[in-house]
Amino acid sequence: MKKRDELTKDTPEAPESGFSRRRFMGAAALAGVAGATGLGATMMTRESFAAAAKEARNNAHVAPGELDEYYGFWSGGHQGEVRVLGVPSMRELMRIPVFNVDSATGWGITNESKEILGGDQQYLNGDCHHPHISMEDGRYDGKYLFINDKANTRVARIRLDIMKTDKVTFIPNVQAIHGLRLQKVPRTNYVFCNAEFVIPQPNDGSDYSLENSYTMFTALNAETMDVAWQVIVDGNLDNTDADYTGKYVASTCYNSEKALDLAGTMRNDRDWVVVFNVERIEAAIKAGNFKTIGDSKVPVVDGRGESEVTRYIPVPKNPHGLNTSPDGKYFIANGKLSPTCSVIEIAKLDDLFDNKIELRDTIIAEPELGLGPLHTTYDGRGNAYTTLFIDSQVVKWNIADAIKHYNGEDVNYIRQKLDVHYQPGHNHASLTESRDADGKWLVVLSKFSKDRFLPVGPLHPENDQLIDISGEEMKLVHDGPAFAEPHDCILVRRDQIKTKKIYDRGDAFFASCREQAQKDGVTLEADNKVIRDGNKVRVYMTSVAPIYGMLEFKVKEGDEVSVYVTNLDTIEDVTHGFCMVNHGVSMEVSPQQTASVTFTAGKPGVYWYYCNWFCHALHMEMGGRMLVEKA
Ligand code: RUQ
Ligand code: CUA
Ligand code: CA
Repeated sequence: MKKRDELTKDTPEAPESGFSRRRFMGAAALAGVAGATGLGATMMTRESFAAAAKEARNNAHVAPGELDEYYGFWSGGHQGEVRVLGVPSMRELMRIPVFNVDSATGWGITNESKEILGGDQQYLNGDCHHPHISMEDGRYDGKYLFINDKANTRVARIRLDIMKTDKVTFIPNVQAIHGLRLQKVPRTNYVFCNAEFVIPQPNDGSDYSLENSYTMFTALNAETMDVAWQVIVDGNLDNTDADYTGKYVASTCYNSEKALDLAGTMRNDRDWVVVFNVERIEAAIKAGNFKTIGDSKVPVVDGRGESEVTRYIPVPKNPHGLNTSPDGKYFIANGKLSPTCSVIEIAKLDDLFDNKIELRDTIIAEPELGLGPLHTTYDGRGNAYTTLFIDSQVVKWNIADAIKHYNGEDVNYIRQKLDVHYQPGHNHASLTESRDADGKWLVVLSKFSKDRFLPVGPLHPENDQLIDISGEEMKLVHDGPAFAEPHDCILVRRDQIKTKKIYDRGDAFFASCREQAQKDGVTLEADNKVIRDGNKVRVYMTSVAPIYGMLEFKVKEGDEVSVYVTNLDTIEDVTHGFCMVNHGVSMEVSPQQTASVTFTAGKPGVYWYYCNWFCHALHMEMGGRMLVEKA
């Protein structure tokens, strides 16, 4: 078996891929990115384009009062949140704060949110890229959505029944979680997380050398959100996806060179896709073949070099996206600096791990698609749709034909190239990450909007475009400006998610409020009481539109004041708020929810509190006073 290193080194030609070096993208071509425009789009006459666009628009139109067919969950990038859109209308329905602080709901301000954010609440920012929904046998189960925080090495989970973040885990031993995907089969037991940057191990200032620097692949237990295990890898880790057997996960690596500079990361003709064998990793841990690092208890398996738990399949240089086809047959790695995608046949991986075939034998096609392939998505009818960042296009291509072409048959695998506006990163077809891929809609997340919208100063919105892919031809139907930065999104059929209209009084989201109330002998649903406990004061009050159960309470300057508000309204949509003037305190209290917030009472005097969520004709009148006395 040929060693991986022989296959990635700076060879004059990469014979098995059929591409010579000069066909790979160099730095010079990348420098021209901003000015690049699409060339190869399908030619249509003005009339036929107008007719096609009209028909597509009709399909996308969701009239007032009608409901969308899909939920779309959009990553909010370095804005740190998740956004919920209806598709095909592309109307924003909700924002779910995750790693950010949210003034309206009090995320990052309330005790409940601080508890979930844990010790990591020292960070007020996050950088979300990849939202993914939990699965049962390769189909969305509608329970959870998971998302990474590249900025502060965290992963969060959102409960989809209430659309609130309910767990945040800080990942030890690594830096910058980027690629994130879920185990699809038999169900989402693991959340797989790629840490992008290599760091010294241990990273305690005792050593800054590259020799002792590496990164790791992390698996979280999806239910507990504890770290289950980590695997040390060669190179770095970019994007990832899992298969439909539950056994394999694959990740792209663009920095096999472990370089610290741009030119260095492009030195090798090939980097690789590293494939993880989940069964073997679990067996290694069972057999005690692991170590721990520093004070972390996480079992760490060494997956470097000729390890039994990994295989490094060479692919053209600096690959980016990694996407499993919904028929479960292929991992497709997107070339980025190479105009190609590499199609890995998953059925060959057993033989690869048993050393019966060579690394490159798993590649069964490497179609040339255009400049800057970043991500690929699928319609469930055998076609793939790949974003071409530099060409500003989406290319539709047929996987079976690409395989035939790789085997020497004279077939054209390109079906269509469509201009998008501009420089697309991710794209996502409806239900594409599941067995139910239905090939109706394609969302393309364009990084640049340039001239598509009214100018708003030097900082531009991005442009999320909706494309109808239900027919033979892709048709662009909608431009949607979006604030920083929807890296990725996921579409789910609306019947696949069941949301609550009002909270259950027993909901775990505010279990800690109930625990404290029990200790204080307070019944949240009935009592309006002030409990003093040294310089700690707990104020329990109810709310029913449009009044709080307590119009006044007294505390002393410097007291640590906790206010617990229980919304007794049972009517859908009657959310109250609690805002304490001049104390930086604001929160949402939805029907049947209890929410709490803790603050330090300011200088002696009167401070009004008021309801800041419009709840009633007399909403303005819903308020009360905190009287602060001299300490
Ligand atoms: S990555 S634009 Cu952060 Cu998903 Cu590819
Ligand atoms: Cu209660 Cu506004
Ligand atoms: Ca590289």
